[in-house]
Amino acid sequence: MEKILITGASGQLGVVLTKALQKKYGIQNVIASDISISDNYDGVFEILDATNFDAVNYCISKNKITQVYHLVAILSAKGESNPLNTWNINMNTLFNVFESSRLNGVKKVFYPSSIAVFGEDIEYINTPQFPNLTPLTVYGMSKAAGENWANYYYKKYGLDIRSVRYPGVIGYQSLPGGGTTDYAVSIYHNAVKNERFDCFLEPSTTLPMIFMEDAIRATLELMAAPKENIKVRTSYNLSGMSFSPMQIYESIKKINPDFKITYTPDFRQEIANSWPKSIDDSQAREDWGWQPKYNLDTMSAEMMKNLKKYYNLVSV
Ligand code: AKB
Repeated sequence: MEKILITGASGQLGVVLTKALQKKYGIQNVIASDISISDNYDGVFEILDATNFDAVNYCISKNKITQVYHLVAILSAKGESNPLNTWNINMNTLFNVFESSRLNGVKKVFYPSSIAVFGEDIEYINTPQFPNLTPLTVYGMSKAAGENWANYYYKKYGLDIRSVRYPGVIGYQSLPGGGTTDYAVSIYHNAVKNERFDCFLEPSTTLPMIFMEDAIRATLELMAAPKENIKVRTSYNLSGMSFSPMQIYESIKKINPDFKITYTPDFRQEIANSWPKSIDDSQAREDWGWQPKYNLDTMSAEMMKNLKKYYNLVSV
């Protein structure tokens, strides 16, 4: 019987991953944790400050946890306002989770990395699995270091840590906070309300993105894959789709022809310029059969449909 702990469960991915894990393992076997609980939470929730080693260790040992999904992190844009604090939070929570997982015999750990690990000296198109990692942000540096710690814990202690480098994740179920790819979620909220959207990136800034359903499925498939198939112990490149603000705008206009966009690039432009435009994820496809299902237009249709329901804008 599996007992699951999710740290950072109230975040954009955490909210949706928690539900998917509850469905897979049973609501009583999934403990969602964070420093605060979201309203109307359904399931087992513990207030847990993952920067506190004793609290993490106690939670894992008391609940006989077998799998941890460690989602706590300060993201790329927000992280730049206080670099040392971002490093401390991202790294300390990682050490607390890896170390208490090792001490308590946890079977598997999921550690999300990001396209933010890539930096200015990469091939921007089809960025390969193993280029030099020279990230521009503290978030990216912490993820690149975390990938190496994941590999270290696997090689040294046999802790089965698995990881993907998420592109920007886009979903209707929750809001992102503090990322450079966040515009691609906010734009749909404005579009369904028919409010003009002011984009903080330039129209032609192409970035790798993934629809939430694909991101969750990738996570579950990676974690379910036989151990011997997992050849990359740092983190797998993962691709969903790639598009620019101009292209997402055109895709939304097919559904809402009146929608308007303006562009006011800010400090996030420089971060976006250092990231890949597209990702070579052939290793993930080979090792554990990864295949994305959504493209830009099918994602736009789902986003608009579900956000209309959310805002009660469905015409009858
Ligand atoms: C961010 O924009 O910081 C995140 C990410 C790509 O990891 N969404």
